[in-house]
Amino acid sequence: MHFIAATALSMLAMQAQAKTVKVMVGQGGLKFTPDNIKASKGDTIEFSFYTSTHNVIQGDATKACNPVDKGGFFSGDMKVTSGKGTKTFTVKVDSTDPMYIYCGVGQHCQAGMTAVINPKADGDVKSYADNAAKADKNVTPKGDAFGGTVADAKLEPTESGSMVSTKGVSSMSPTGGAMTTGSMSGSATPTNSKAAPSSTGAASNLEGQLGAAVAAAAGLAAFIL
Ligand SMILES: [Cu+2]
Repeated sequence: MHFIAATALSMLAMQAQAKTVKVMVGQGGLKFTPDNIKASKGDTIEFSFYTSTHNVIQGDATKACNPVDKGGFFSGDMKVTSGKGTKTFTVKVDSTDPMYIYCGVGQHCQAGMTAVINPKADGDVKSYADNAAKADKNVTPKGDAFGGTVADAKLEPTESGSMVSTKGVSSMSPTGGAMTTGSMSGSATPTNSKAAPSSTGAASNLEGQLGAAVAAAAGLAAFIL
């Protein structure tokens, strides 16, 4: 029992801090906004796409506009005819090592569509862009998206749920829609903060919140085990 409780608590501690970092791709020009992206281990980076066709590719640190040799991620091409696209691409951050990203469409990489996640120094963002400007090729992986999740932007739970509610409970799962609601349904946790504002939002009693959170975490643990 103690082991399960401790596991649930440590999972809770990890999840409670996780956040969604939003990055705009191609909003107002050939660029990522921001291009110096700070994310912690466990965070999710959510890319939104704007007019034109763009993609996001994890690039080789020393070969700008070329994908990493192994692993990495690729959003696939996102064609948007007007404004903000209806699809997002999300990537889970499981390390704080720098990740170099670019858009592989046309000459977008050379033109400034580069960014760095967790650069060792802020100057690395510009260095990578400078190298990209000189790259002789812009290389896009073949095939479909990999290394992340393409989703309908309107179904993102972060839009209506976890951003608004209490940190302890709702932010437990910034990304995983179906699994989250399933595993947490036994507790008093609201799946929609607007529909049930009182159960967590109004609770000023810390023990009550913690209890609910632990129950939710235990449910999650049970679900996984
Ligand atoms: Cu692009």
